[in-house]
Amino acid sequence: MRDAEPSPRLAALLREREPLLILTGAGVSAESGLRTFRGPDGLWEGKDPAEVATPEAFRDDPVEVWRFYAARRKAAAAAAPNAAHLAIAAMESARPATMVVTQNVDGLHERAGTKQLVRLHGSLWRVRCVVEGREWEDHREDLGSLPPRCECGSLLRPAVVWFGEALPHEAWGKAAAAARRAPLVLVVGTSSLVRPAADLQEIALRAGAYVVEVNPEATPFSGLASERLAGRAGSVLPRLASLVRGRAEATA
Ligand code: BJW
Repeated sequence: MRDAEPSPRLAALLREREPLLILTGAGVSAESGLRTFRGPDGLWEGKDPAEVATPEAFRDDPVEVWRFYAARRKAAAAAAPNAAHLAIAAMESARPATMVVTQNVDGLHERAGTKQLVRLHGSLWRVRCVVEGREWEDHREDLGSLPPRCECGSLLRPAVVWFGEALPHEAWGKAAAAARRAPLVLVVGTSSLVRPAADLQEIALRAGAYVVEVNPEATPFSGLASERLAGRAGSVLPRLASLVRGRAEATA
């Protein structure tokens, strides 16, 4: 597939307008070898997401749910940030007011060097005690016998957001505020099916932003986007970063 070229209007906005807001989903990590959620090759392989990513599934079979997350941790640990993650970090370096809001839990934006990161759906690398509610970082490669337990004896769960659960309050507040004020928003590698994350691009549009979708496939948001770049994040984002850097170099 030949990736779409950014329009002259987008090139000008990338040079001139800030803060830039970048919303990312699983597609941004696809070129790192991590499977996206939906579709024939997706992580859920045609299964009802409610069988995997819900508090009810965890209550009914914590071992099975932990097997799924242990495999995801292993895959994410073995993966490296790709050209899209690196381009996003480069845009932030060139324009420090940039904010990245991700639905991903894999840690690849952090490893690429992104600093202003809001995680809407938690992290694979954090666990929470289901009784005490305490949450902490846990990067163990081997979780021991599943399910892992807190020192208080209760079950630990992955600190991610499952269907029917509220998003972290502070993360949502920051993301929604950024969507209301950013003049330019890039929506990269998300099917735009999951709410409230998918509401952010619509909040931005209503506030007058120019909202660009980067995705090889059409989504329910495609018809609303101000511009659509039909291509893979790993080739489109470096091109956009070079336009941002062009401006940073010109003003240095
Ligand atoms: C590429 C590419 C390449 C491939 N380059 N692109 C309104 C209407 C209807 C329903 C709801 C509603 N509001 C809320 C709901 C319910 C529900 C929901 O949205 N359901 C819909 C599915 C119908 N939402 C919730 O339940 C949310 N909570 C909530 O609303 O709480 C309310 C509440 C308030 C107060 C108190 C209590 C409750 C929570 C949603 C949590 C989602 N969690 C998951 C799992 C996280 C943990 C984990 O990772 O396991 O988040 S589900 C899963 O989907 C994961 C993802 O972050 C999320 C989004 O997926 P994403 O990133 O878009 O991936 P894909 O696979 O769908 O798409 C990949 C895209 O990449 C594709 O388009 C490809 O084409 C593209 N691509 N290669 C660029 N190289």
